[in-house]
Amino acid sequence: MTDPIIITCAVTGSVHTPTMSPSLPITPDEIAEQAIEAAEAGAAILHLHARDPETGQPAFDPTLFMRFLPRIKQATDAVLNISTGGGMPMTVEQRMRAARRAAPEMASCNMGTMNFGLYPALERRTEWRHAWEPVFLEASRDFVFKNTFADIEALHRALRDEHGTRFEYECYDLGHLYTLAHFVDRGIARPPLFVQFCLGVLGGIGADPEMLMTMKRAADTLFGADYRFSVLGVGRHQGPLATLGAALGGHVRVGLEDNVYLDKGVLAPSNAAQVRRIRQILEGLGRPVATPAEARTLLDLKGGDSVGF
Ligand code: KMH
Ligand code: ZN
Repeated sequence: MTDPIIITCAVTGSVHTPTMSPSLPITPDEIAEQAIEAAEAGAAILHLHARDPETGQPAFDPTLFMRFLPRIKQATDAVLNISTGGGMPMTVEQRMRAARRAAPEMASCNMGTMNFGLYPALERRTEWRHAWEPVFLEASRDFVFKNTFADIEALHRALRDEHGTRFEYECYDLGHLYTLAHFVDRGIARPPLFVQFCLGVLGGIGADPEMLMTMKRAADTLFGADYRFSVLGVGRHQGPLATLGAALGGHVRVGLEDNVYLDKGVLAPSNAAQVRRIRQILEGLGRPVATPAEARTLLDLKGGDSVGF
């Protein structure tokens, strides 16, 4: 309970579509600007995806990432975490490409194959800015988010073994924690583990406080002192679950990737606005917010000078 709290900000992701929020950053410039502002507001880790600058569709092209990574690195000391979850309908190989090129301090590692339902968003509106948006959301009804044992091994070989990258282990269910324990037993996943409890994805565990406690209890048993956890609640659950996670001794993740709102019915004007909000809450609880240097020490990261951009 004495560690400073790491705020991760997931800046754009691949879940929301441009119609859902005019503040969702799309172009490399927008992603860089919002990421820098989020770091200035207190985010020690920036979790990053890319999008096609014209259409806003999730994109995996490393050259797109290279249009914002150096700029964010120059302007901030934040830890840059590159998604390997990508977005529909990318292959696992495509999802790894940007991280392999950038050799980041941190990358995401999704701990199980699952359904990832985005299609309920279709019920909330009928007008879309781009024709691809409803097609994309509908496709999630029959999409498998593939993260097999072989995929997880390949990710560790390509990023940890080749580049010293560490992982944000994204766990959407109890079974994912047991899969992570299996990789620890085999010496593939190595402490200190940074485990992201992801609650509220349709296909994963629900965004209930009891489920967060259950995830924590299981992880305590499996990993003991070898892990740190962070909490990501989808949509309106983001703030309450992050606050509960912090009260339980965890770290927090906010950002427009997982929630486009700031308050009920009020869209967040930026990622930084969500970072400022959670920071106020944490400081109100008397919990200091981690600097990037403190996050690097807590998570044993290789350092911002050892990346490939
Ligand atoms: N939006 C999160 C629930 C990844 O980038 O690897 C999923 C995510 C996956 O962050
Ligand atoms: Zn992501």
